[in-house]
Amino acid sequence: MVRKPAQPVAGPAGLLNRPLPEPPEGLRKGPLREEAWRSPLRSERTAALLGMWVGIAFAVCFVTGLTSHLIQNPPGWFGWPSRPVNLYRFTQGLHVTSGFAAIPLLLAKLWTVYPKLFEWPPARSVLHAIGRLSLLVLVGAAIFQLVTGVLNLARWYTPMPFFFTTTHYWTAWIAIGAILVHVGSKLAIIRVGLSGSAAEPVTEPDEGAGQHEAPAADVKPPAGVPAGALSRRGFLTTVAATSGVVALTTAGQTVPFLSAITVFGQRDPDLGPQGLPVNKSAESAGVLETAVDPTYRLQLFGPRPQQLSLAVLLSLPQQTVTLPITCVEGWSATAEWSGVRMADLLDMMGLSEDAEVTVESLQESGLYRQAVLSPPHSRDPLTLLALRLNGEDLHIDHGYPARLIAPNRPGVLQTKWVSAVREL
Ligand SMILES: Nc1nc2c(c(=O)[nH]1)N[C@H]1C(S)=C(S)[C@@H](COP(=O)(O)O)O[C@H]1N2
Ligand SMILES: [Mo]
Repeated sequence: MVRKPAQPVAGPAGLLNRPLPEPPEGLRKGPLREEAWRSPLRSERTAALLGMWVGIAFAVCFVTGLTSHLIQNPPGWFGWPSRPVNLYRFTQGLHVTSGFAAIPLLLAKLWTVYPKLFEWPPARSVLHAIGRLSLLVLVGAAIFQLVTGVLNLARWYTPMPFFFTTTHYWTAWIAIGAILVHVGSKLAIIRVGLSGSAAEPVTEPDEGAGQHEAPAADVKPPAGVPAGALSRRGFLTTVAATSGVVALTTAGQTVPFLSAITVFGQRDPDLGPQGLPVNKSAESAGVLETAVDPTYRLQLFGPRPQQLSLAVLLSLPQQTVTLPITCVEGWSATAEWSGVRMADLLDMMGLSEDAEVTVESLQESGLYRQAVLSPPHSRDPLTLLALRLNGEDLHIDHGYPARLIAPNRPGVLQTKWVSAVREL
């Protein structure tokens, strides 16, 4: 093994770089043995390629997740358009699909590099030890993001004794930061690994023994590797194909022509009352009685406050629009909605074009019982207070007597069982 000669450097950097004493050779047993890890699949090139794929999947996941976060918590500088109507469907579908596709990629990448856990000596210098510990953050945050994302899609919150949304958001920053640091610190190895010229063994002093690039192993396995063993190309193809299949069978929850092969998507977009999935039922929202109460009135709070019965709402000019419901969980389904244009209601309330309102629900508690509605969505002619869905009165689970439906907007902001619209 090639070892960097200890460079006498002055100052704190020199201290951090100073070689630590060698641990006793007698400890070098089991997985710590020099010859313990021999698979030629664990090459720098495999690690670099898989790393690049995982990196791309995580980058897509990060950007689309950040987009979704900004739409739901918009800072002053951020604006989200109301068109194209399917844009959020695309970005959020991509978020969940790239996250699922990253799972086999990350597993393969971890399999390729985990012998480094048994690197010898465990720490050559303080700096080396810090570098190794930082990988814990990287691997921990990456696994955490994928696991919590899957749990959220499965709506299984028992293993998550924290608020998923906030934790998933902040861990995303940790993960993406750790990825950038990792790529930065490994740039030289990555470059060699990706350059194809890596058929020559890459003897990088940072790497432990036994994980060097195998000779171009695709045709002739090196000594000690059984004939017929998986080649590097075979391994990478298998991983890529697995990831592709996972992506396709996840995307089916939002891409109509793939819906027949939905496996990992959390909702079949065609299943549910009136042909549309339901996340929060009327029962779980506690509105089974209030939603069908004949004394229901929509309350409008603004310069010209008023109360409208369902009969009055139905007597106002009705519009019909075709729009998707797009859950943050990645499923999405298009439906035909009819009802009163939100812009008409805001006009009736005497509100200006740039006014913001909250849309409130009969549901008494819960995070999504109300949502802010601002331009351009509030004034988009496609934004309705919907009363009917696919030609019928709204099913109670879809928000009877009235629900918000707006173009290019996350499902969590499409308030059901609307009781009031209030000037902000
Ligand atoms: N009042 C209320 N409205 C709500 C919710 C809720 O929990 N409470 N959930 C939202 C979520 S997360 C989604 S995805 C959509 C789903 O609408 P659907 O059940 O009609 O498909 O409703 C939204 N509207
Ligand atoms: Mo949702």
